[in-house]
Amino acid sequence: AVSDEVHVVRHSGADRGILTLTLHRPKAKNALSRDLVSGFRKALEEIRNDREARVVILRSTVPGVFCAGADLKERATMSPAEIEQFLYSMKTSFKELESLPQPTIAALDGAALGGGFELSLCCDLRVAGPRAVLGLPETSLGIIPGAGGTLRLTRLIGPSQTKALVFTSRRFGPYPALSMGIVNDVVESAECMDEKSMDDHSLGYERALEWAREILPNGPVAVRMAKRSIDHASSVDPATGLDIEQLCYAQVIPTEDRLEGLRAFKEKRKPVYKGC
Ligand code: CO8
Repeated sequence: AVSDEVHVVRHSGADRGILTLTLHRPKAKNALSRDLVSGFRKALEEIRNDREARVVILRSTVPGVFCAGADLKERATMSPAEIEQFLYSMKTSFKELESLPQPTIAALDGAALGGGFELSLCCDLRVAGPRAVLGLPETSLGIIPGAGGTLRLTRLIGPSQTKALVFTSRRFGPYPALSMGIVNDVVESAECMDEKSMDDHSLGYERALEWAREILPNGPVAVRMAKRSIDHASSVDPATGLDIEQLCYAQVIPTEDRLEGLRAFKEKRKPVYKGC
């Protein structure tokens, strides 16, 4: 446990290399308080420096909610200077999540609203369970999305769709999110009814684990470099983007894993990558 509210779970056995970062602040629906953000940043630092970590899942263990966004109650007690300092820390934590070298997957099994939705936009992939409810309600609160939402959502789904969601403050479920391209995958409630171990509150997480297991066997350095290259793709001009791709490509050339990939292909077996 990094703190009472933030845990890092390192999976073992066949799932070794998968890390689950868990938010657990039930009394305020994972609202982003100073303590929660501080624990979250510690966890991210731990994960960034973990050479064994290949795929990271961000989830909530509070039923019905991923994250309710900024802690509106705590904020009411803070001075303007404290708010400014806290918002800086929160936005920095979002950038730290976004810039993790490993691929990240947000498991959305409940409400992801305001800052909570913006938090999920800092992950590479999003998987929604049947109870996911997304939205940017900021304009209904007299503010605007200020933790990257106007930029990251626009990059993901374009300005027109983003404006529709922000101007209306509308809440929406997993299927509209899928059709807009906000989530990569949706789990239906009935799909796993026969599996006793699963409930509606963790179906998104179970599916996120499946995604992680699909990424896990691939070359860890290759996956990291692909992430780095793709992350630059939408923010630089095409010529620079292609140069960055070449630089990232150059990083995989000297790896032992590249040779292992070639050997495994020749020997018609699955490669075993070491991450170097
Ligand atoms: N902050 C503080 N406490 C909260 C928050 C929150 N965001 N959300 C819920 N809680 C508290 C409730 O007040 C309640 O406390 P209490 O039991 O003491 O009354 C407890 O959590 C349980 O809440 P509910 O009874 O409402 O639980 P439900 O399961 O019925 O509903 C929801 C859960 C859907 C999450 C609902 O609580 C809700 O809609 N919450 C508000 C969500 C919201 O509007 N979030 C947007 C906040 S604005 C924002 O995030 C902007 C960030 C911008 C960053 C700017 C950087 C510059």
